[in-house]
Amino acid sequence: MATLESVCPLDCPDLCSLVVEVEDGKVKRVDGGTRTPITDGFICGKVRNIADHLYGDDRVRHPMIRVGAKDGTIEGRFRRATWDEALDLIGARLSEVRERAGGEAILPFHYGGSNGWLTEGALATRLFRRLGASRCLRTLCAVPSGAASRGLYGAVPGVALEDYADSNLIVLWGQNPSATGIHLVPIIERALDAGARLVVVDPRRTPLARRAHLHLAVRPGTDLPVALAVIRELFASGRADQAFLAAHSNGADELRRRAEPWTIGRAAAEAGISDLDLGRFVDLYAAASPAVIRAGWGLERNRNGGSAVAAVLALPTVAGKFGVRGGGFTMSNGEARWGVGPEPAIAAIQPATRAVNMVELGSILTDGTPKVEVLFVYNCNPTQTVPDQNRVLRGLARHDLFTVVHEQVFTDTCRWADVVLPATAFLEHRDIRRGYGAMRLYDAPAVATPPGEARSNNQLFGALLERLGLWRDGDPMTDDELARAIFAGDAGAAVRDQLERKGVASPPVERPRLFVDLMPATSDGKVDLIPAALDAEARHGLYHYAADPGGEQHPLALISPAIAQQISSTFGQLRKGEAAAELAPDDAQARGVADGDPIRIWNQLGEVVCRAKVSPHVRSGVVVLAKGLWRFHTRNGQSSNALIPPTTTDFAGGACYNDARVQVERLG
Ligand SMILES: Nc1nc2c(c(=O)[nH]1)N[C@H]1C(S)=C(S)[C@@H](COP(=O)(O)OP(=O)(O)OC[C@H]3O[C@@H](n4cnc5c(=O)[nH]c(N)nc54)[C@H](O)[C@@H]3O)O[C@H]1N2
Ligand SMILES: Nc1nc2c(c(=O)[nH]1)N[C@H]1C(S)=C(S)[C@@H](COP(=O)(O)OP(=O)(O)OC[C@H]3O[C@@H](n4cnc5c(=O)[nH]c(N)nc54)[C@H](O)[C@@H]3O)O[C@H]1N2
Ligand code: SF4
Ligand SMILES: [Mo]
Repeated sequence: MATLESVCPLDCPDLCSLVVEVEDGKVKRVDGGTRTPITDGFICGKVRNIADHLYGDDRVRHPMIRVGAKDGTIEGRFRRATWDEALDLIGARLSEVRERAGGEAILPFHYGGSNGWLTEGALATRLFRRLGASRCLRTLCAVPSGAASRGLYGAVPGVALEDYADSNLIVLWGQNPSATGIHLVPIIERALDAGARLVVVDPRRTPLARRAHLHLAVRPGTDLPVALAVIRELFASGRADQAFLAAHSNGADELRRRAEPWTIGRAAAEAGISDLDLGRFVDLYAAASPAVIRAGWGLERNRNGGSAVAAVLALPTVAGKFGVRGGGFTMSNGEARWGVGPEPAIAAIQPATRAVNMVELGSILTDGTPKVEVLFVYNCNPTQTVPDQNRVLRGLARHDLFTVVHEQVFTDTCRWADVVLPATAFLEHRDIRRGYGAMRLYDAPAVATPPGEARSNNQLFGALLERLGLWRDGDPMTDDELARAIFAGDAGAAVRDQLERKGVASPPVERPRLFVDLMPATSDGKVDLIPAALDAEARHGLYHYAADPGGEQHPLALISPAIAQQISSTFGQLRKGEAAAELAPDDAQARGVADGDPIRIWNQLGEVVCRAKVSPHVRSGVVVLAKGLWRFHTRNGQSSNALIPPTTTDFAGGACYNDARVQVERLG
């Protein structure tokens, strides 16, 4: 038995350091390490039980080639193949399609939220760039948030999660760390013990909302008017920090003008909350220091998402909350100014080929021109995570589409593949990953032997580069060579040096205080409250509010938040049992629905049949169905994405998961 150190690269802000016990190349036990301070020796159940994922029945162990009809069933549809045979088949198809139809008929489809710089990008990106394939715009998550925070502040990290212990007021805005980043919870608890106040803005009464001093249970998609009303009130009541605004921002007058229509009363009515509560929030926020806003990803996933994030992130500037430890905001801490990135490892220039928004996969597969003939899926499970599920499935069912899926476990997407290839998981391959909550960067080694014939992304795409003659002299190919390319240069050398000495790297400024340790990374070092590029890109201009898309036929807003036991759809195969959709008591009663009843949730795009759970923790007008469900979790095989339109956010092309509007009825 060997005890080894590694890291959890899953799509989670915490980037835990891990201690792994390994016997004969097999993972026996995993627990938290201490190299990431916030890990503090504990980790979530998902990763403590990672052996069930690595060695379970659903693990893909060998390449498989389709022999039967493309109908979404498994029995008798695949046969085992060798890697050579599978690679020959894929290589021949890629060459033939590229020659006959052009590179853009090939679509790589990958998200890679759980992957670092070796397993997302690197050789895969090099291969598809050299093939001249269509580009996949990675819009499933975080693009409006990233564009908004970079627009206002430039690429800077926010308040370190450790520093929340020093805050007097913590605002969780569209974030649920009890499920999605558990190491923030004890830090918030420490702050509460020391007398801090907690405000939660969330349509659901999340575990922390239950402990909050104030819970604003807003209707989904209404954060923009709420934040604008706070801004308006801060100005109107003389509580905006005029000196700070004058010294450190541009656009304050215009922001004030755009916020003007949103009185407390009007915004509260739109959001379905009380005027009094919204007024109390302004009072709490204006008075407290240090005050920190933890912006989550729940508020970006709607038609107003980009402007909503921008308005929320403008608050600490308007109220002058920077300059103290524990004051300001946190969106993503991935922008910690490492001075290194994956591009040098890719070593190929992106040609100006067709860009495909992931949200629009369904229409691209069914109607796109040029027609997609090869779909290559890796680091992604699109049948379960992409909007307009039924159209995606119609596209995948096309007999003239050749689909390759490189996967760890036999996901629902694999059911539609022509070739399924076995992929390694973290702990079985090396990866370089920087945190987007914890400000750390790791070179995480492989500590276990992959089961069966699983190969890493770089092994797969390296083999294809060679087979297709797209390999060039001097290309970095092995993980060592790719890492050397990433860490070439002075900033890289400093990071590599830390990794070699301590096994983990910290950014140049640790626990930065904006305006003290670093300034906004905008062109003039000021906060840009109306970034011109976003204002031009936003559908009706920045901070324009688009009203609720619901109506009489589909009056309820469906939201699909993250759950503790999965990461998006990852680990869903281990969660047996039927899903339940949560309804507010009044909505349930109006439809004669009791706890446990079978229900149908539907709109013009699809329907989900599952159990109902009547919950006092959901606000009225809202239905909650977890994100990332697998086909077997519902009675009819459809999940939340069957009800979600393939529309995009006001800017940056992000997904609008929370714009699904539905009706519900009791069955039987
Ligand atoms: N266990 C676990 N951890 C995860 C993940 C996971 O699936 N499981 N996913 C990872 C990924 S990919 C991401 S992006 C992050 C996401 O991390 P979070 O941002 O915490 O995740 P969500 O659950 O998407 O949304 C957060 C909250 O927003 C609320 N919400 C929904 N609509 C609105 C709205 O319009 N306004 C407001 N104010 N709130 C709204 C939801 O009720 C939810 O409680 O978590 C990461 N961590
Ligand atoms: N309805 C609804 N849908 C959503 C959301 C929502 O809020 N509501 N949220 C969205 C969010 S926040 C996100 S981030 C996306 C995530 O969407 P996806 O990127 O599809 O995420 P996962 O479901 O985790 O699927 C990732 C897959 O990649 C595989 N994988 C992991 N590592 C490797 C590797 O090294 N090589 C290969 N070949 N495969 C690997 C895993 O086994 C897993 O099946 O989902 C989005 N979908
Ligand atoms: S998923 Fe998050 S909490 Fe769990 S081990 Fe990984 S980084 Fe830590
Ligand atoms: Mo995400």
